[in-house]
Amino acid sequence: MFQPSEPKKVLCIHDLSGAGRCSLTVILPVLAVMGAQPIPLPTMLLSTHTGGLGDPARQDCGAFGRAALEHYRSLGLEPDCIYTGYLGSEDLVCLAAEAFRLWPGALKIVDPVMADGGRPYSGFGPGLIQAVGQLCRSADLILPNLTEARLLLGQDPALPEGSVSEQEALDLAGRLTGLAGRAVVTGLPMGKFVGCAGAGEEPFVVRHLHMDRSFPGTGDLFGAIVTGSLLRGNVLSAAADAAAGFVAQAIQHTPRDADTRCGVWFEPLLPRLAPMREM
Ligand code: PXL
Repeated sequence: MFQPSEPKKVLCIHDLSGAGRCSLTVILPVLAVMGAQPIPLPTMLLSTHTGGLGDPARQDCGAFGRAALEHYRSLGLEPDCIYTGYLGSEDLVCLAAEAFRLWPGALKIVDPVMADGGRPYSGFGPGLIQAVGQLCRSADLILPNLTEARLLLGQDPALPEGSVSEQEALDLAGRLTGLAGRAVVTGLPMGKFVGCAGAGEEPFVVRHLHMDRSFPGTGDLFGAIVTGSLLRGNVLSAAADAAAGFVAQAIQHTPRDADTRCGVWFEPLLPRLAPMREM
């Protein structure tokens, strides 16, 4: 008889933005359909993301987060993985570091959400950027985009995003493993393609046709699929390939006239991420 194994528990330390399809609203359904059990720890409640939908209503959840960590510790809950994303203050970076300290055996994945398109997100000054960099040093895997990778390596994030060769992509990912064990850099412009490069085990580059539209939340979609795929036992290159492929499909399935600020229409495609197995 097929004996189901207990779904892997993923403590997801990200913001909860109501509208706009990013962070937990993307991550929770993706991890669940991939067969993991997401345990959301919202760092902040926002009415929308901060990427062009006006001035969102927000509520910091730092105090809640500390109480929740203490509760989970007292219950003896053991996450298999801790996956962090948008941490909008130094205090929230400390919250994520505290979770790493409480569960040293968990797979620690940090998406250093802080910048894109050559510029830091609103509210991300030098102190917070440095704190996120410190958190990356205690991660097993980091998932920066090109702008974040440059910030982490102390480079000017506003350098032109000219086309990156395969060797440059691999070098960039390789340099990031000076910070964390493994790294995947996303959103690399590679001629007609957009690529991601990984290092820390077998180095790899994954390429997909460049889409001429960009959306908020695609980094979260990518990170959640990489996390779900690794927890299913895949190697990092396969996880990144699956994630990049799904993001490309989600962009293709989003109508041309859709408001890009509202993210990609990934929901109808979720069944494609489900494991192929009889229940
Ligand atoms: O997807 C990245 C992200 C996550 N959370 C918030 C954001 C953004 C990007 O703009 O604003 C609140």
